[in-house]
Amino acid sequence: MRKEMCDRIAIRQGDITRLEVDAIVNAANRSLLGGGGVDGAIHRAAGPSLLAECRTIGGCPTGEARITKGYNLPAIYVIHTVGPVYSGKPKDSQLLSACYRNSLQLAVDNQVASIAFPAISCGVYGYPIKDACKIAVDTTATFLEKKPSVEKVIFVLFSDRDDGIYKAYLGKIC
Ligand code: AR6
Repeated sequence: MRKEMCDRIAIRQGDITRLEVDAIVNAANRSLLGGGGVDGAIHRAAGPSLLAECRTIGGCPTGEARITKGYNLPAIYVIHTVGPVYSGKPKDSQLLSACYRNSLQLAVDNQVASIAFPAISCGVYGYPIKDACKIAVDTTATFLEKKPSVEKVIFVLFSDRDDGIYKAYLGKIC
């Protein structure tokens, strides 16, 4: 991968709700009405106004994305995307890639220069982290090549193990 692209991608271990970026991405479900995992953490940190705005959206199909304000979060926006429930079929990777692409496109449309992603689908939805990491990083790098307005993409991993997997993959391609 080109050095300029590598410099625009960062990997961090931690809690995505604490990040001071223009937008954080939520691994939501199709209702957009909250849940467990990172979705629950984002709603708790943003406060009830986030759920109120989500109610006006009317859900989101798998692979697509929707944007709301960040309310009490340090982030200005939350981009909600719905990852696939892992089934082992080729459609999984297409849908997961679409989550990253559609979230990044919403970032471009809303002048978001810095955006943080969790490991979409890698919790309750059961996507194997190594496969998901490759899709996340490759899809993002391809997108960034074409769109200079997104200056920084941060992948935020909750566990040390997942953080190590992402860092090893980025180290291999950069
Ligand atoms: N910051 C960063 N990453 C986190 C955080 C956090 N605060 N909390 C959890 N993770 P999951 P999914 C990681 O299950 O698999 C919800 O109920 C976690 O370790 O949150 O896409 C929704 O409503 C894992 O690696 O999302 C849906 O129903 C990653 O975030 C369903 O879960 C994603 O795990 C979506 O499942």
